[in-house]
Amino acid sequence: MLERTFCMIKPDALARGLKDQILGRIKEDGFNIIKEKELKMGRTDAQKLYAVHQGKSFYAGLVNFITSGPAYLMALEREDAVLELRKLMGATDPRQAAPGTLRSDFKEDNIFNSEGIMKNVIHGSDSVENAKYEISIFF
Ligand code: IDP
Ligand code: MG
Repeated sequence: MLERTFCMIKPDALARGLKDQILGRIKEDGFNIIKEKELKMGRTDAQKLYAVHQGKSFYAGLVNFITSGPAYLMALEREDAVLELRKLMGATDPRQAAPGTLRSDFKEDNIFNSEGIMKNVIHGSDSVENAKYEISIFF
């Protein structure tokens, strides 16, 4: 089904100058960019985006990380967008991500930042419902 998902090129990837390469891979994979903007996220929006992780040990660090610098935010559209973006991204831990996925291909030697947060270059919604919610936060 034609579907939309929320995608974010995370601050670690923007700081490394990977935006255009990652955008190229997303477009090659058949996604259309419906909405896009670069944004240094405020803490309130970061807390909304990661509300599901509230209470976990890495929650505070995750909010610090995602607000630490500009990110590139998008609403993407294609057939089965949610699942297909998750496939293109690969596993959460870049060390477990399959070769050919973005999280594997752009993996750093040290995947953890100073607060122990996993740097994995990209975010994608994990369900159609969450995609709608996440798009509504930023667009
Ligand atoms: P996802 O990004 O693949 O959906 P989530 O479990 O939703 O993974 O976690 C959100 C983000 O939090 C991850 O992308 C990663 O940056 C970070 N993260 C997840 N689990 C851990 C952890 O165990 N330690 C440190 N950071 C983590
Ligand atoms: Mg998630």
